[in-house]
Amino acid sequence: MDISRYIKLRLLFCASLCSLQSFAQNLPAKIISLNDQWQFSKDAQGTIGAVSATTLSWQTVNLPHTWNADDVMDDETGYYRGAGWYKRKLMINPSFKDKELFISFNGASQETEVYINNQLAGKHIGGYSKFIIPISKFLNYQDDTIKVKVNNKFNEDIAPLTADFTFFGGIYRNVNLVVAERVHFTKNDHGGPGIYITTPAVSKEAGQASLKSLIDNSSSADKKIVVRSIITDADGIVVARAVAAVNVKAGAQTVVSQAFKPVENPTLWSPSNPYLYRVITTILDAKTKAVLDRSANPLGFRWFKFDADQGFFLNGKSLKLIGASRHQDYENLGNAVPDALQIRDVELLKEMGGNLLRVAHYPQDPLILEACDRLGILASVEIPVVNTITESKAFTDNCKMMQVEMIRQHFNHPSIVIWAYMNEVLLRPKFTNDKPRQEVYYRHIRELAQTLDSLTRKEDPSRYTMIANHGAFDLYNRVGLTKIPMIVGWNLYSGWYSGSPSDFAKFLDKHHAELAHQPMLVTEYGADADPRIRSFQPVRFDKSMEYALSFNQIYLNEMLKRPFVSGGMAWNLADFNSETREETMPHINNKGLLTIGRQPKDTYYLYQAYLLDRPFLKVASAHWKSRSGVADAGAAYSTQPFQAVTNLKSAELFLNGKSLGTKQAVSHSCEWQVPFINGLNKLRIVAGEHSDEMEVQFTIPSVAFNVLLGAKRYYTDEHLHQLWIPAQVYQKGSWGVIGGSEFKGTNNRMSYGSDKNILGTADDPVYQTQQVGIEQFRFDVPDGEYELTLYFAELIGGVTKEALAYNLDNNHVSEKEEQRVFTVEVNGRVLLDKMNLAKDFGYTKAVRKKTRIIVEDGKGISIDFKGIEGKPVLNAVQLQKIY
Ligand code: GCB
Repeated sequence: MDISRYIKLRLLFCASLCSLQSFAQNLPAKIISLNDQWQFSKDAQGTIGAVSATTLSWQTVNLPHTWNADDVMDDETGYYRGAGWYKRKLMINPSFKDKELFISFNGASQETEVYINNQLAGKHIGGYSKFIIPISKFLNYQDDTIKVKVNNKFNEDIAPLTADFTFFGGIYRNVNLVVAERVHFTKNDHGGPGIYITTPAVSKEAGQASLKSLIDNSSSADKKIVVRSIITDADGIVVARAVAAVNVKAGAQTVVSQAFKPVENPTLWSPSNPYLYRVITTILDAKTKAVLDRSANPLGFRWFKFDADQGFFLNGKSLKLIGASRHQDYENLGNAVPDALQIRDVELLKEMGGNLLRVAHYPQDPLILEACDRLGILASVEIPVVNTITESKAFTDNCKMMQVEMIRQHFNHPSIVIWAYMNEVLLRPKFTNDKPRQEVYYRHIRELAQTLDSLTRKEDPSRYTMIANHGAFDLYNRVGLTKIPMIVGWNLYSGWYSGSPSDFAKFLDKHHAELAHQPMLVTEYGADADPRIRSFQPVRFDKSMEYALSFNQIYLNEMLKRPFVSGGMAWNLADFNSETREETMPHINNKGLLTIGRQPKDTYYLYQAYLLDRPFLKVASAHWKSRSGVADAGAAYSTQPFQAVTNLKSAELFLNGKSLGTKQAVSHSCEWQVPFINGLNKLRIVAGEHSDEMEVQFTIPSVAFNVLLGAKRYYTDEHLHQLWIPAQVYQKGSWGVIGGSEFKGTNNRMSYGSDKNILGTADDPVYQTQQVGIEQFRFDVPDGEYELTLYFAELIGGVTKEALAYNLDNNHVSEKEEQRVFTVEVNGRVLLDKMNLAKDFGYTKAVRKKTRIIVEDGKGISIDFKGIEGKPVLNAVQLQKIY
C-alpha cells in the first residue's frame, strides 16, 4: 500500500475512534457514529430513488470524506463541482421503535438531500453548519438504508460565491445516529443543542447564569416532567441548582427558563486560566423519575468589552488580542480532517502564545470551539459571505439561516466574543461599468449587512458583531459598512499586495482618526512564505521566509504600540488550499505560520518570541537544515545570515564551539553573519541559562551545481533533496552567467520572475525565474565526466487567466507574446537545435534537457546560446560530476 494511502486510512481509523469519544456529553440520548462503511459514487445521474447500485461504480469510504482531496492539486484548472452520492445500511435496532431517531450531520458541502429507504427525509443548504434530520417515520427497522446526495456545484443563492479557498465537496464531517426518548431537548433548532446558557451578570464576587431549554414531546400524550439543572465546577462539585416542574404538551415544544442563584466568587474564565464550569440539565419523568434526556454544556464566567480607544478588556483588564485565522483543510486530506488534527490546530495556536482565533471564513467543526473553551482562546466566528453577494431574496434568506445556525449551534461556548457575517464584500464590486447600477448593488449589500447585524444582536445580545473589510477605507465608509457592526475588522496587506509595510501604521491611525468611536481589529495581515524558499535580499512576492518574517515584525510592532487596536489575527494559522492560486506552490496559499502539514515556519517561532510569557530562545530557521552557497572571495567558507528569535534581551551564537558574538534582540530577533564551512556546522545560541542548537549541513558547490537563473532566492527541493542557489556573474576560475538580464513577469508586485503555474512539475520555483538574452553559461570545472541538465519554461504567453482577486489594484500588465527560437551548444557541439519552447513544448511547460559531457584539457564547460528569433533564455542549470 502506498504510504500516503496508509496514512489516510490510519487517520480515518483514528477519526472514528475520536468521534466515539466525544459522545458522552449528551447521554442518555444515544449517539452512534455512522462514519464508517459508506459507498460513494459520483457517476450517478438522476434522482436518488432511481440510483441503482448496478449502474454505478461505488467505492467504499469512511467519513469524513471529500471527493476533491486530489483534483485540487493537479495541473488542470478547476476541480469537480457537482453531485456525489453516499449510501449505507443503517442497521437500526428494532428496540428503537418507540424512540425518536435522527441523523445528525456535522457538515456536508454544500447542498444535501437525505433519503431513508428511498424517501426524501430532509434537505440542507450550506456547507459549514450542522443539520439534524428526523428519520423515525421512514424506518422499517429491518433493512433500512440511507442515501445522501451532496452537491458542491456553484449556486448563486448560496454563499460563498467566490473566495480564496477551495469549496471541497462531500460529507466531510462526522455523522451520527441520535436515538432520543419521545420527550427530549429539541433536535429541531437549526442544529443547536436546544439549551442556551447566558451569564446576565458576572463580577469577581458573583457569577449569574441562566438557561433556556427547548423541550419537544413527540408522543401523543402530555407529560409531566422535571427539568433539573446543576452547575458543577471543574472538579465536578455542584455549585448551583435549579429545578422546574413542567407539563409538556403532546406534539409540541415547551420552553423552560431557569435562573441559578449566583455562584459566589466564581473562578473567572480567561486565556491564562480557562476555568470551565459545566451546566448539566436533565429531563426526568415526573412520575417514574426515569431520565428522559440529559445534556451537558460548558459555562465560563467572564465579561468583556471592546473599546474604540483602549482596545479589548476581559474581566475588567486590558488584553491585547493576538492570534490567527484558521481554514479547515489539511495537506492531502482536503477538508476531510480527522478530529485529532483539528484539535491540534487550536493547541498549536495556544503553544504559539496566541489568545485569539478567527474561525474563517465559515463556521467549522464543533471541536474547534470546544478546544478554544478548554485552552483559553477567544474566538470570532463568521458565515461565508465573501467578496460578493447575489441580490436575491434566496441569497439573503440563506445568509440569515446560516447566521442563525451559527449562533444557535455555537452559542454556549464561553470562548466566543464575536459573531461576524461578511468578509471583503466590496472586493469584487459588480457593475463597474454602470455606476448608477453599482450604487443599487451597494445599497443591497448595506441592507444585507443591516439585516444580518440586527438579526445577530437579537439572537445574541451578549456578543459583538463584526464585518471584515479589505483596505479600501473610503469605499467601505461611503457604502456604510463601517457603521453597521459593533467592531470594524480590517484585512490589511500593505507591503504585500500593494504599497509598503510602513503604510500599515498609517492605515491604523486613519481608522482611529476618522472612525473614532468604532472599536477595531486587524482581522487579517500576512505575507506568503513558501517554506522551500529563502532569500538574503528579500522583496515582496518573492515568497521567501525572510520577507514574511520582517513583514510580521513590522505589523506586530505597530499593533502592539497602539492601545486602540484591539488585536490582530495573522492570516493564516496554516497554509491552505486555494485551487485557483498559482505562484510558487500552485493551489496553496502560503501565508500560514505553519505549513499545510502543520510544520512550524520561522514566523511561527517569531510569534512565540513575541507572545510567550516564559523565556523563549529559538533558531528561526530551525527547519532549514541543509544550506548551500558560494564561497566568499578567496575563502573556504560561505558567509550567510543566521537568525534567532527570542523574548530575551540578547543572545550569543557559537559556531562549532567558537563564539560569533552577542547580539541585542531587535523586534525579537538577533542576526549574525555566519561563515559556514563545507559539511557540518554546529550552531548553538545561548542567553543565560537558555539555549537552542541546530546542525546545518552546508554545501559549497565545486563539482555539483543547482543554479537558478534570474533569481535572488534559494530553493530547497524537498523530494530530491537538492539545494538550488541563485546564479552569479561568471568570473574566470569560477562559474556563472554571461549576458542577458533577469526575467520580470507581468505581475507588477514581483521584482523578478513569474507567478505562473509551471505545468508538469512540483518544483515551480526552479522554472519561474529566467535569464533572458543569455549568451553563455560557464563552469570552470576540472576534467572529468559530467551530467548537465538545462531547465527551460516559456514564461510569456499561454492562456490568460483571471488575475488573483485579493486586495486588488490592477496588478497585471498585459503580455506581449514573443517568438523565441534559439540553439544551444555545449563545448562547441549543438545540443538543442532551433528550439522553440512555446511551439515545441507549450507555454509554461517544464522542459528539462539532459546530456553527458567529457571535459578535457582543462577547458571546463561552455554552454552557448545563439538566438535565431527573439532572445534565448535559460531558467536553471544543473551540473553533476560523475567521474
Ligand atoms: C484576503 C481574504 C482571504 C485571502 C487573503 C489572501 O483578504 O480575506 O480570504 O486568503 O486575503 O491571502 O489574499
